[in-house]
Amino acid sequence: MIEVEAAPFAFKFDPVRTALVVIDMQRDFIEPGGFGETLGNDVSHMQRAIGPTRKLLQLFRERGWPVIHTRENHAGDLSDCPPAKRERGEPSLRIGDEGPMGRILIRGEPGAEIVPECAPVDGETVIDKPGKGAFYATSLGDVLKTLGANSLIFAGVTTEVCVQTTMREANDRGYDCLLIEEATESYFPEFKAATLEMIRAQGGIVGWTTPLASFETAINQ
Ligand code: C5J
Repeated sequence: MIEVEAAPFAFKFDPVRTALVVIDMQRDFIEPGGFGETLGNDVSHMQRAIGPTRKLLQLFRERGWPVIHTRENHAGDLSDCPPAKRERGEPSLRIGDEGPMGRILIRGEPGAEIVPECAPVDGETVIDKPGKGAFYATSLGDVLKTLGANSLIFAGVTTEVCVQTTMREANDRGYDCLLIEEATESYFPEFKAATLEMIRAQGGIVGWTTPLASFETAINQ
């Protein structure tokens, strides 16, 4: 077992029963001209998560530990996009509209790809998901069962939407979940801070959080 200094208390995991889950590190959320910006967000905050997520990927890859990437996206005919999701609010472009990086949040379009720094490599699982949570309408649960995982390390964007939703789904399914603090970002710094607090409140009601350095120290011991 590996023991990581974390909050609210030490996180213990068996590396042969653990996977890294990197949520939605897509150009549509991180770069100007994508889905995130169409919703009126300042996407510059997102850049901060790239370096730490890349480092985390490297740590897992060096050890041959499993890596799963998710991408929030929709079919070109929008058959998996509920009208409520597409029609909500007053975005500058809606899901499926043509933007500077192709059609917004559509599978296969440049904007829906993972940023090159965090791109999947051969052998890694990529889960396309129509919702915020990565378990909804995907094979993630089956993939994790096949791996025999009982602990998940989380990274990705955005902290309070797809990362938190997926952590909550995983927690309800019995997984111990650890979020790496610098490897996640929100368009709203205060939402990131609140989400980290919420996750580890009440004795870790959703899971644990830790700085990347603490995770790295623990796995190098
Ligand atoms: C959002 C996500 N924020 N990946 N998606 O709509 O968090």
